Amino acid sequence: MKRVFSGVQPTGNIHLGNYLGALRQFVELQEDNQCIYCIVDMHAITVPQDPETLRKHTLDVAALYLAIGIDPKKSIVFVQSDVSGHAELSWILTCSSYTGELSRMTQFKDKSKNKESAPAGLFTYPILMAADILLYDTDVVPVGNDQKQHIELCRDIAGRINSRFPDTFVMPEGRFLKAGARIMALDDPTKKMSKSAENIHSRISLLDEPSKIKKSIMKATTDSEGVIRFDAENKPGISNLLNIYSVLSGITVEDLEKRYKGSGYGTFKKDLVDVTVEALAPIKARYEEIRSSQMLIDTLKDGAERADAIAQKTMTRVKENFGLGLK
Ligand code: AQP
Repeated sequence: MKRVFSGVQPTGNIHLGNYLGALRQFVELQEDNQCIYCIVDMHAITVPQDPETLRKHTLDVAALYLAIGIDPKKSIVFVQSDVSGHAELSWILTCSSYTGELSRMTQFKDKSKNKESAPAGLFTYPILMAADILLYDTDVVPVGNDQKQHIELCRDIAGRINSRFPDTFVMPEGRFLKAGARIMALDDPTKKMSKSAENIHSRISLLDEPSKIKKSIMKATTDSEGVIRFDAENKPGISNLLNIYSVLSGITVEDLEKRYKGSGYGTFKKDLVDVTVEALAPIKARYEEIRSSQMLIDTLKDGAERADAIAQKTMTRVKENFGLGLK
């Protein structure tokens, strides 16, 4: 069995990008692998968070994990800050990382753009992500393709440490989906869909009401050509909507192009609203039930204990190799 690890930041409600790019894989992978899924609240504080809202979002994301089909009997589900090994290993990895490689990370460049100064945590974010992955001897990391660069950095750091201290870390591989690996913002299809973007109509959250889904899709930016055709470079808006439609419905983009030949964007968008509302309705119903249950808290407590037991074994090995602490 391979070990799978991934996480989501509790920075707002999970949107279609998170779901289609990453979380969809979480469910299918738990059938044949040992999966560990985390709510990465320590990543969330790389930008200022209101404490009460952060705690609420942490439970919201955990409930959504279970609502989309992650089964706590098969997978470990827990909150990152409940396992101290993440912070501990992160420091050790920081000492084997370079400012040059961190400053090449596009996510850091995007998030610090136009700011006079950025929190150091935003700069070292990919190191904490590497610690999350390496702490569990992870083989496979299912993520959206915006995380490719961070996975590469994680592999570089692990390789560097392994060449000094052999077999310290398992070398992880990213797992990226072909369709849906990068869902773009509805209002600006040149940017990725994001939880923290200001315009709520730039994204569809898994818990959005049908009326909000309708408004966001009908407002989505397209082009003036009026032809439903996939061309990500020249027609990013309609291509993004085709992509979303295809993944949610299981109909290929080619078949959708044929089906909507001669139709206008309005007809296509109305159908996409129906497909989206239908796909999200069962998730929303399960979420409401789980979010208010004691089972959610019990699952996270149990998950943290199980995760911590694995993390402690790794930390013992790492500290021994680095000569840290008493023998
Ligand atoms: N637009 C996207 N398309 C496909 N996959 C995506 N992911 C994020 N956005 C898209 C994938 O979702 C997983 C969880 O992401 P995250 O919450 O850890 O952080 P993020 O990538 O920074 O996501 P957001 O929504 O943009 O959050 P904020 O706005 O808080 O920064 C990851 O696997 C990611 O690849």
